[in-house]
Amino acid sequence: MDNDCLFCRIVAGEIPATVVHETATTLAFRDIDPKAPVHVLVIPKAHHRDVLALAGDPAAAADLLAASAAVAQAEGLTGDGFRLIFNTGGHGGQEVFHVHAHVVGGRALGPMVS
Ligand code: IU
Repeated sequence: MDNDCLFCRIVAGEIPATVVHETATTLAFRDIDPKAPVHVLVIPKAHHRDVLALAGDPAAAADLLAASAAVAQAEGLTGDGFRLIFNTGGHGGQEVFHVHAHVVGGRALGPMVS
């Protein structure tokens, strides 16, 4: 755990979040500023800075992907579709440096890049 990391502190229960899914290695909670009717963040409980770091831990990456799929299923997104996003680094718009997948859906999302 990184005590300076917001998402590590959510995993530790020090900061509240609306948790929608949890496994031994992952946690999923609603984004505090949702961009669509469904906007859930899925994180590994272990701290990895970004998806590049996560790629060095294939088991954790697989767990995160499976959890993201489970969230999409549970949120009713698999019929109409949804978006799975890893913002990465400055140009990618990453603001929180604990890797997280955005599961976004519930409306037509339009062009991918803005
Ligand atoms: P990004 O990919 O790092 O840009 O996304 C960070 C997300 O974390 C962003 O959508 C925020 O609304 C969200 N978030 C949150 O859910 N809870 C918080 O306490 C904070 C940010 I700070």
